[in-house]
Amino acid sequence: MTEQETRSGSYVQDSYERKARYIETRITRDGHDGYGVEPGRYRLAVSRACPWAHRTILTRKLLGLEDVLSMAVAGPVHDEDSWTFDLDPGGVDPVLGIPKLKDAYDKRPDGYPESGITVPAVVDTQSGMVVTNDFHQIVKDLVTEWTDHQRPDAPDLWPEHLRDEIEKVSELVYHDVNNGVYKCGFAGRQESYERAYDALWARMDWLEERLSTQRYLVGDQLTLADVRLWPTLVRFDAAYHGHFKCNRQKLTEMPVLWAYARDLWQTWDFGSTVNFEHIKAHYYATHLDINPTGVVPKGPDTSGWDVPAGREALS
Ligand SMILES: N[C@@H](CCC(=O)N[C@@H](CS)C(=O)NCC(=O)O)C(=O)O
Repeated sequence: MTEQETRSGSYVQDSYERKARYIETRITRDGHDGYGVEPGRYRLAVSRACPWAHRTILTRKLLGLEDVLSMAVAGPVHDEDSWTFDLDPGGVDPVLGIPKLKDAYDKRPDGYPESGITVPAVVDTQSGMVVTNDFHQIVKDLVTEWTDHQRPDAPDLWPEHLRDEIEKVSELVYHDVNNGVYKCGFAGRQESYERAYDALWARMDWLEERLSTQRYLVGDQLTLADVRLWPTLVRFDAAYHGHFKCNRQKLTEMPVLWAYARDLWQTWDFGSTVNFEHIKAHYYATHLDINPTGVVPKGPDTSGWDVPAGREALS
């Protein structure tokens, strides 16, 4: 296996294809995969730079699961061995006692998928082993399996009557926007880049239109569809506009999407989960294949996130 093949797909290819393969073991109320829901037993390993991890951070926070599911935060920049706990004293995660997330992946007796060491990953503190890194399923299980430990007024992020629509919208957003920005950024040919760019902006226009008459992406409440979209929007101007060449407009130049993104930042306190320095450092200093100098931009000015969004009337 070459070094490139061990990475999760974040490298230049003619036409970028994400290695979306996961460890699919689930943590459930009945523990049918061998892992029951248990306060204090698991540790969610994340990077504040990573949009896929961000979705689990937001879900955990919205549901009030911080005290039952602890979090290990990796530093934003790493080498081919992937995420390290270099922000922690001594460079070791204080609960797992390991310097690299790779150590928890390597504990798996049957190995792990070729997509490699990725965040988010849920680690069993008893065995020190990664249980799952399937972010699609992790957020759904936090909603449906961890109900006994959620805060009493937790929003229902995956309501039964909206699930079909949430899936449909999330799928479109995944291909064209969440992963679409990566397809632009890592395209190794002009045509592939332009195809991804056109699909991205067609979907951004669709979202702008859709959100002009409704406050949230699906129904009239915050759902996993919003949790799916938002981490990409918050990274847009800081990383994707420049680093990934998604530069038709900035998020701040899309009036509806910009107001929507600020609304969630403020109303649901999504802002407290964001670290722009980690985001910029990770993208610009880790993807040296598309930014060989590793120089990290000083901008953009992010003060606008705190300006009132004024979307309450749409709810
Ligand atoms: N692998 C998942 C998403 C998780 C993912 O790609 N995470 C990235 C960070 S944003 C990662 O951990 N990459 C490995 C690395 O940077 O070494 C997928 O393809 O859908």
